[in-house]
Order: sequence, then C-alpha cells, then structure tokens
Amino acid sequence: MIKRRTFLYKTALSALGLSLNSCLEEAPPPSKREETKVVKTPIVVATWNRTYGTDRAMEILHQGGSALDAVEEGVKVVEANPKDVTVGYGGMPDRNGDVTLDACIMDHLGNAGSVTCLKQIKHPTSVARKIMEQTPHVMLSGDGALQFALSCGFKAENLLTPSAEQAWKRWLKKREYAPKINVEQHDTIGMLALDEHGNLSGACTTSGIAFKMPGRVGDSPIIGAGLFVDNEVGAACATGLGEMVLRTLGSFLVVEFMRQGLSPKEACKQAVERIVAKHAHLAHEYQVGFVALSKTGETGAYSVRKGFSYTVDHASNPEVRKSDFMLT
Ligand code: SD4
Repeated sequence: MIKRRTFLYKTALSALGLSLNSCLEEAPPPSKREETKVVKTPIVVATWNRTYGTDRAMEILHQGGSALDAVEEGVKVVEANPKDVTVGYGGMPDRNGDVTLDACIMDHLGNAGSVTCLKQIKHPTSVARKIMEQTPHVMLSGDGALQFALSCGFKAENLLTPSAEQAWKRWLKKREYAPKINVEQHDTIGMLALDEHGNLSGACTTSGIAFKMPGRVGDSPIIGAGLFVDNEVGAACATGLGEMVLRTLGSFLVVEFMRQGLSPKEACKQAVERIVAKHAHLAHEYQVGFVALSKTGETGAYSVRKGFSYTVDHASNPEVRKSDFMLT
C-alpha cells in the first residue's frame, strides 16, 4: 500500500511535471529521511504510575517492534481498563452523561493523527492512528470521527461503566462544576517510546475533565499541547488541566527547550515555569505535569504541584518516579 506521504509526494512531483526518476527522487522531503542511529536499549516513559501500560509497550519493543506500535499498544491497555476513570472505557462522562474521548498519536517522521470528542469507541488512539495513516487529515472530531471509526471497523459500545454513571448521578445533585484538577483527580496517559532503531513516537489519550461542558476539548489530542515528537530532538507529553497546557502549547515548548540544549527535566521545568508565570492568579488551583524523552534516551519530568509521578521503563525494568515540582 502506498503510504499517504509517499502518495502526496508523488502527486506533487507529477503536478510539477517531474517523475520519481528525476533528481528529486534522491532528495526526498526531510520527513522521509529515516534515522539510522541505533540505540542499545529501548525506553518507554509514561505519565503517572502506568507500569501495566509500559509493560505492554516494552514487550513490543523487545520483539523488535516500532516505537509507534509500542505506544499505541501500551495506551490501549489503559484505555480498556474500566477502573481507570480518566481514560477510555470507564472514563468519567461530561455533564450530559456522555463519555467523550480525546487522543492523539505522532510518529518519528512527524506524521500525526488526532480525535476529539469521540463517543462509543474504546480505543481513540487507534482511530487517531488510522486518521494519520489513511486520510489526508490530522484531526477528526465528534460525529465525523465516529463515522470514520465505524467505517474502519471499530465497534460502537457503551463506555459509561456503572460506577462512572453513579459518580455522574451524584454530581448531578449539586451540579457544581469546578474544573480544578488537583493531584488526586487526573490520570491522563501520555506515553513516549524510543525503539531499537533510535526512533521516537508518542501517544496521549484521555476522557478529559470529569463533568466537563459537552464539546469541551483539552490539551491531550492537540499536537504540540498534549504531545509533541521531533525525532531529531526528543518527545514530550502532558497531563493536568488542559486549558493551561493549551494556552502555552506545552509539549511543543518542552521539545523546543530540549532543542536549545536543555535536559528533558530542565526543559519540563522551564515549561512549567512558563505556565505558572502566565497563570499567576491561578497558581494554586491546578496541576500540570510534563514528561520528556530525548533522542539520546534521557528522561525527565516536572510538575506545577507536588504529587505527580511518572513511569520509566528502561530495558524491562519499570520504575515509578516522583516528579520534582515548582509549588507545594
Ligand atoms: C484534559 N489534560 O482534558 C486532560 C486532563 C487530564 O488526567 O490530564 N486528566 O485537560
């Protein structure tokens, strides 16, 4: 099957009256150039204590799988877990009682796919990957995303578990909407991987803030906010109150700081400091945490507040680490 980027490239060439036999064939677009650098040990990192997701991703990497397959399969385990109340099946609904999911994925060539406000589909990250690989678009939303998923063979199912429904009914009694994410309430998973070929990929998936306004989209499915991957530099992902990350394009910022030479941890710290500086009036009411992985396999994290943890799996040795933070 011709990959979309190859197809577009060929189409562009023929529009210019050029063929693949021309000199341009030897100089493909930068995003087509494969990295050849080999790392000895693959690495997976994820937001929060998610060893059961990183275990699966590491399994794929050890079988010689790509970072892209690893992050997709790793977050799928979390999406399918009904006990995880902020991701996929079992996620908390919006104010109408609908579970709506946001997710995105990005590969080492800079390709990206994303879904927002997707209902009834347990694995939004896999839908995002199909958008990336099989459509000319990056992002599909709401009904269009659902139609696309169904046409790809995804099964529509009820994602509202009995316990999430009970929580929603309890919430309905007071209808108090406090979009503060404190450290106990969030669990969005962002996962980054570096494979044995030295390629980076990432995924980010969430049901968003519990009892959000219908239609609300956070940072998680937005390329550059919830996730960003640049195979020359590194990758980063975010968790926490999405509005703060959206306003600062946090994950892109982290990667850009790494490009300037900062370590993953220092890059995350600088991005957190930017967020806090821009939201000084709200500094004690929200949490945001970043995780980053450099091209050379260095990892790091930093959060606005105490309580953020992240999982690092280096050579099948998963470890949950406490993140340093800015505010107590
Ligand atoms: C959002 N960043 O939708 C997500 C929330 C989150 O665990 O991280 N939840 O804003």
